[in-house]
Amino acid sequence: MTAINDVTDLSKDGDIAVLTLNSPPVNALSAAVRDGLAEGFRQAIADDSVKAIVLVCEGKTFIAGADISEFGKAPRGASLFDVQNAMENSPKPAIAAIHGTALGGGLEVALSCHYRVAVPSARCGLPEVNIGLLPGAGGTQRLPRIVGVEKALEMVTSGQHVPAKACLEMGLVDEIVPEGKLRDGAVAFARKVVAEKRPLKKVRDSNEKVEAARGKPEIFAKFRKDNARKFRGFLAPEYNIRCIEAAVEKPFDEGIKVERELFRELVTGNQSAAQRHVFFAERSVWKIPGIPDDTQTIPVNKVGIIGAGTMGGGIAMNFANAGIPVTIVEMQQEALDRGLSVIRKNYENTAKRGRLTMDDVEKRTGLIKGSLKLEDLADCDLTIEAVYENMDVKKDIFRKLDGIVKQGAILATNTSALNIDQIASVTKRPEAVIGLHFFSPANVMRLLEVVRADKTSNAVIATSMQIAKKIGKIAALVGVCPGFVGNRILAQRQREAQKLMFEGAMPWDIDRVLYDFGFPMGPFAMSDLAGLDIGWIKEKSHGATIRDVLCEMDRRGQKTGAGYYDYDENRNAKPSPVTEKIIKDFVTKSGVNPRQISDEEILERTIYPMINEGAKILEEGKAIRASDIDIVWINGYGWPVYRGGPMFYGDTIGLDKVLAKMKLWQAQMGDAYKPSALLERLVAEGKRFQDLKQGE
Ligand code: T1G
Repeated sequence: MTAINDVTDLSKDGDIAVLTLNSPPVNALSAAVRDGLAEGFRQAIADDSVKAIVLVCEGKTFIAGADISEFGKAPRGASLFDVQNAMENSPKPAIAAIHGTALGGGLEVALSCHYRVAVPSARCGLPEVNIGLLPGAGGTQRLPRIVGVEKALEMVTSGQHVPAKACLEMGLVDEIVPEGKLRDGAVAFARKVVAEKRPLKKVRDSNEKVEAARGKPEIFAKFRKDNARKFRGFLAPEYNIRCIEAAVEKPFDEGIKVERELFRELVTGNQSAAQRHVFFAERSVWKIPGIPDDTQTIPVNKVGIIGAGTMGGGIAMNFANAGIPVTIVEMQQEALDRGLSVIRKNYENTAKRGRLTMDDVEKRTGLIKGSLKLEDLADCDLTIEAVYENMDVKKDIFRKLDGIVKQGAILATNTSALNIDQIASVTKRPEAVIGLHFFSPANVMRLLEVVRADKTSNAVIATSMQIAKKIGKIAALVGVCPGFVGNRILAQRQREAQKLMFEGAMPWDIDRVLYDFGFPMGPFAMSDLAGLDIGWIKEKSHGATIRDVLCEMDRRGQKTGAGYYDYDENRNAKPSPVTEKIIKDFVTKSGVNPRQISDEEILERTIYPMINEGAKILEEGKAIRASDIDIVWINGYGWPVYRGGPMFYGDTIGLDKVLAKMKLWQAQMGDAYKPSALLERLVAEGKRFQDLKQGE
C-alpha cells in the first residue's frame, strides 16, 4: 500500500488498484482529498499491472460532498473538474464503491466513474439546493442522462437521498454488493468488468434520455407550476431547473458552461451564504459549553404529561412517535376523553394522507394512556406540565409532582413565558426542573426551546437536549426571561406592527411586506388564523383596542369569516373596508395624523428591533450564540432560511445600518428603541454577530 497523502492511499488487490479515502467525518472533497484523488488516479493509470481502479472510502460514508467550510475561501489544491476528467478519461475502468451517503460532489465524482456499486444501506443524492446551490461538478448534466429529466428535476430540487435499491432501478448504480463487504464486492465487480471487456461507460455520452425531453417545454412548465409555492423566494431551485433544461437543449460541454455560470452566481450570493450558515448553525446548536457530549444522562423510558389540551396532546404524540410510552393526566374525564380522541383523529388523518398505516396508528395510540390521577406519574422518568398559563396553577402542580414522582426524574414545564425559577422554587428538587417549550402544533413544529433555570443540573439539560433529538426536534438551550428567546423577539415585531397601523399603515400592507420578505404569512393574517379572541374576555371588552372592537363585532378571525381581513367561503383573505374604517376612526381619535408609510420603513421597523432584541438576549446570556437565535426563528416562526435568521440577516445588511435606525427611532419614539450595548460595541469594532465567540 502506498500513502498518496494524509487522507488517501493506493493499494492493489491483484491487478485491481484500490484508491482509499479516509478524511473524517464525511470524506468531504477538501483540497487534500482532491489532491489525493488526482495523484492516486495518475499513479494507478501509469501502473501497467493495473487493469481497473476502485475508489472506496473509510469511515461512515462515501464522499458526502464538497467541503462546505471551504466555500468563500481562496481555492487550493487540484480542481474537482480535473479530478473528474482524469476519472472519466481513464483508459482503465474506474469503479466507485458507495456506502453511507454519496452526496453532492461525492455523487458527481461517482458519476464521473464508468461504474458504480453500492451496499444496500447506501443512499445517493444531490442536496446542494439545501445550501442554496446546485450540483456544480456536472451533476445537473450527468444525472438526467441516467435517471431521466423528471426524476432529475425531483432529485436536484428536493435534495432527497435515494436508497441504493432505487438507485439500481434508475441506473444510478450498476450493482448492489453485500452489506459490509463493499471493498471485496467492488473488486470482484471490477474483475468482472475487465474479464467481460465491458466498455468504459461515460455518462456524458449517454444522450437518449435528455434527447427524449427535447422540444417538450411543458415538462419544465408543469414542474415549475407544481412547485411554485414551495420554491417561493428561493433562487437555487429555479437555477437547478435551468441547468436541467440546458442538459436537454444543449450539448454536454455547453450545458456544463451554463451549470458553472449559475453555480458561480449562487455560491457568491446572499442566499447560499445564509443557507450554509444555517447548515452549520443546525449542528452547533446542540453544543453546550460546560456540558460535554459524554455528560451522564437520565434514561427516559416513560413520560408523563399533565394536561390533555392542544399542547399536551401534541407533546404526547412526539413521544409516542418515538416509541416512548406516555401517561397523560387530566382533571376531568370529559377533558381527558376529548384529548385522547383528538390525538387519535390526528393520527387517523395522517394515515388518510398515506403517511402512516393504521397499524402505526394503533401502535402509537396504544402507547398513550389516559389517567385522572397525578399518582400514575410516579414512575415517569420525565413529566411535562402543559396546563394553561397561570403561575399559581403551575406551582400547585409542581408541589404535587414533587411529592409523587420518583427521585431522579425530570420535572419539565411547557410554559411559553412564565418564570421557571419561580416554578422550581416550590419543589425540593430545583435541579430537576427545566422548561421544554414546544411550539404549536407541538407534534408538527420542529423547534423546542429548552429553558435552563438557575438551578437546573447539567444531567437534566443534557438529557433534555438528547430527548429532543430523539423525538426529532431541533432544540435551542435558552435562559429564563420574559418570552425566552423566540417570543421575546416576536413581541418586538408585534409591537411595531400595531404601532405602524396607528401611524397610517394598513394590516394588509404590513402583512404583504413581511410575506414578500419570506415569512409564510404576516402578523395580522397569523392573528386571524389563530383567532383574535385568544385571551379576549367578552364581559370586560369595551372597545379599548382595535382587536376588542373586532371581537365585539364577532370578527374573531378566519373561524368567523372575518377578522382583520374578510374571508370568502374558501377562507381566501381580502382587505376589509370595515377594518379599514375601524382603524381610521382609532387613528383619528388618537389625534395622530396618518401618513403614507413605505414598504422599506415597514420592513425596517418590524425587523430591526428584532435584531436589536437578539443582541440584548446575547448580552444577557439568554442564548449561547447568535446562530442559536437564528435557529429559533427559522424553525419556530418561519423566518426564511435563505435569509439565515434575524442575526445573520443583521450581519448581511450591516449592523451599522441597524444601529443608525435604532438610534433615530430612539430619538423620535423613546427608549423602546434603545440600541443594545452589544450592537453598539460590534459596530464600533467593525464586527458582526458571526465574529462573536460563543458565550462572548
Ligand atoms: N462539508 C463540510 N463539513 C461537513 C459536510 C460537508 N459537505 N457534511 C457534513 N459535515 C460535517 C458537519 O458539519 C459535522 O461537523 C460533521 O460533518 C457530521 O455531520 C461541488 C458544491 C453527510 C448526511 O450538502 O447532509 O458538494 O459538527 O452531524 O447526521 O456540486 O452531514 O461534527 O463539527 O450532519 O451523520 C453537498 C451535507 C455539499 C451534504 C451526515 N453535500 N452533509 O449526517 O452527520 S456542496 C451536502 C449532510 C457540493 C458540489 C457541491 C450530513 C450527512 P461537526 P452531521 P450526520
